[in-house]
Formats: sequence, structure tokens, C-alpha cells
Amino acid sequence: MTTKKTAVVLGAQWGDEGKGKIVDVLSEKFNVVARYAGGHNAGHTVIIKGKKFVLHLIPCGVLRPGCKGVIGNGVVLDPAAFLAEVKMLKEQGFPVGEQLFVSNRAQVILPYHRMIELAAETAPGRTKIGTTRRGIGPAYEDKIHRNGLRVVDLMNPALLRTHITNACHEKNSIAHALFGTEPLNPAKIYEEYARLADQVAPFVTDTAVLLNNAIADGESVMFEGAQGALLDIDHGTYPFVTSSSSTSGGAVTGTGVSPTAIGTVIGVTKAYVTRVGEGPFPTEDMTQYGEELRERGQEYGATTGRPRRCGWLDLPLLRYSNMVNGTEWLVVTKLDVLDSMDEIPVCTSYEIDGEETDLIPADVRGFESIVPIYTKLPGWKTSTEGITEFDKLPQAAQDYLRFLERESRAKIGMVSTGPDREQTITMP
Ligand code: 2SA
Ligand code: MG
Repeated sequence: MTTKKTAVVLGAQWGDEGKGKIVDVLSEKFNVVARYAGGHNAGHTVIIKGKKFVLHLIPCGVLRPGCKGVIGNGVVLDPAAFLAEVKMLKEQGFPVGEQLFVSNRAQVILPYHRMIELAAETAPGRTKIGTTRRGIGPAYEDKIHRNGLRVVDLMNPALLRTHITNACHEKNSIAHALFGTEPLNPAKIYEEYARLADQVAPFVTDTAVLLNNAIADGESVMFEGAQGALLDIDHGTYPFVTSSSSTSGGAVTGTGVSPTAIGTVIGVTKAYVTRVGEGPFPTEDMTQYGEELRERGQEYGATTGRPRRCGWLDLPLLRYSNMVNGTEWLVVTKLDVLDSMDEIPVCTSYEIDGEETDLIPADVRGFESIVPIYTKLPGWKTSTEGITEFDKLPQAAQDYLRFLERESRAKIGMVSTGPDREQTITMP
């Protein structure tokens, strides 16, 4: 799986597939790990020797001594959230200062982005997305509207002041007119962000140059996805998506490396499915079995603590995700969560308007008419927790994985049987 010098590691579903752990395990083989999309809406959990680290913005690679971390231009950076994470890592003894780099072209999240998002999410009559309320969407909106503030601009006090003054004028009037929101004070914001800028400055560089030089020098680079393919702004279940390109294409535009520089794509999928926030979820299980998955899998948001919706593996969606990402390898996580099930339903195709199909509807109404067609696979009813060899898994668990592999048309390279680094099967 890691014979290539560069790899994109991303979520194949709606996020929370356990990317944090997998990036951490694989980072042993990489010199650089780069985030390319999203912001501190992500929650990547890594457990090292029983100790839990949750990273939201900084790539998990920095937890490996000597591994460089890059926050690419495709990321939206909340300077306060970034510095809080740096502080947490330093307190834990990680030398982030020397090995962490922030793109001068990344966009900055400002307080009015959160204000607008909060107002929009709670306004009557608006489609509620169930966002993380971190200001992600409005920050990307400004980027695409060519109205954003980039990290390089954050470093320029005169420009920063003008930008904040003008933006507050505009955002305050919009938020007040539409949502009756109290205005923000531009002078206060300027003071705070000028101070934050000084602290962010030492990390800032042209990360596209850094990454391309690293690749040219024969270093290995991992591109760490955030959220998941089905939350991609173009390919996900729009409008119930995040505002960035979370699929493998985003690794290119979000860092400034060429598509030909990407060696392989590794998709991380749970052995079942979860989703947090609103939006379609054909295989969602609202019965006690869904509840059981949530409790056994501890399915609560790593950023917001929200309970995640739970359901069964959806092969049409996984195949779609593999197609859009060009996934060569799959990593299957949380297999052990299924240990207690008598039988495990897996959705193999859909019925839409009486017709069996494998096609993913583009619109939300199309999703509402999906009737999932399930195959029930036998459970194994014994613990797989911590197993490190495929042959040691109960036969039914091996069969489940082989079925998943055949039906999803990607090779399984690794299986996770618990949260710790060591609880991992590398496929023979
Ligand atoms: P946003 O805040 O604009 O990105 O929200 C838009 C949609 O994207 C979903 N989203 C996520 N889904 C799963 N995990 C995410 N990260 C955290 C985690 C989430 C948490 O790892 O648990 O703690 O709640 C994440 N980030 C964004 C979001 O639910 C919306 O559906
Ligand atoms: Mg997560």
C-alpha cells in the first residue's frame, strides 16, 4: 500500500472513518504529511500508548518525530484554533515549531464567518445543514467570491485593518438585515488578529514550493484528507456537504502539486457507516441496532460531541466514492464494533421507482426514493479487538472483508481492530 512515494489518504464515506489513526500508522513511512482541505471542523483522533490526541487542523503526521506537517492552500485557517493546537502539542512534548508549515495562500477564518454561519443555520426557512459552526462555509464563500483574506494578507497590518473594516461593514449589515444579529466591532477584531498574526508568522511559507521540492528530492509525502468523499462540495450529497474538495482531486488544487505527482489513493471506510449533521443516508438504522453501533463504536463527534447517525455499509456509495477518488486501496476500520451482531446487513444495490440500480442520484429528492437492497452476512459473535493478523480473524469476519473487497472493487490493504496504533492488520 505504501510502496509509492506519495499517497492521498482520505475518508471514503461521510467522514469519521478513523482517518486520524490510519494517517498516524502510515505516517511512519512518510517524511511529510499535508492537509489539503477543510479546517478545524475536522476531528482526527489518534491514540498513542493509551493517550488520546484529537487534532482538528494540524496534520496527524506531526505526532511522529521527524515527520513534517503542512497546512496547504486549500485549507481555511482559524488562527486562534491553530495556535491553541500548537500550544497543546508543545505541552505534550511534540516539537511542532520546527516541523510545521502553513501555506501563505491558505484562507483565514474570521469571526464574522462564524457569525454568518450561526445566523444562517438557525434562521427560520433556511435549509439547516447541521454544520460544525466553525465558519468553514462562509470562509470558503469569501474565497470563491474573491473576497477572502489569505494568510499572506494576515501578515500585512495595513491590509488587515482595511480588510476587516470593510468586511465588518458588509457582514454586519447583511447579518443584521437578514437575521437581526448584533454587529461585530472591527477595531477589536483587528487588534486580536494582528496579535494572532505575529504568532502564526513563523510557520508561514510557500508550501507548494516546499512540497514540490520535497517530492523532487525523493521525499515521501502523504496528503491527509479531511471529512469524506460524500461531503465533497461537488461529488457529495449536495447541499448537505462541507464547502471544500474533500475528494482526491482536492489534494492537487489544495496543495499545489501536479496530478501526476500522486502515486496512490487510499480510501478509509468503516465496516459500517456513520454520518453527522443533516442529509440523506439510505442505510441509516434508526432501531436498537443503530443505537448499538453508536454505543459500541462511541460514535460522537470529535469536534462538536454530536451523536453520529449510524447504519450499514452502502456498497453503491462506496463504489461511487472509489470511482471519484480513483481509490486503489481500502482501509477498513472499526471491524470490532460489529463483533456482537448476529448478522450484518450490507446494501448491495438500490431500488429506485421499482428499478434496481447502482447509480447515485444527484439530488436529495432522488435519495429519498431509495430503497436499499440488502444482503445479510453472518456475524462472528466473538471478539476481534486487537487482532493483528488476517488469518487470526474468525472465518465470518474474513468472509465479510473479502465480500466488501470484491463488491467495492478496491483492494483492502489494512484493517483496524481497535483505536490503538498496534491494533492493526496489514494485509498479507
Ligand atoms: P461544515 O462545518 O460546514 O464543514 O459542515 C458541513 C457538513 O459537513 C459535516 N462535517 C463533518 N462530518 C463528520 N466529521 C466531521 N468532523 C468532526 C468529527 C465533526 C464533529 O470528526 O467528528 O465533531 O461534529 C465533520 N466536519 C464537517 C457536517 O456535519 C455537516 O454535515
Ligand atoms: Mg472525524
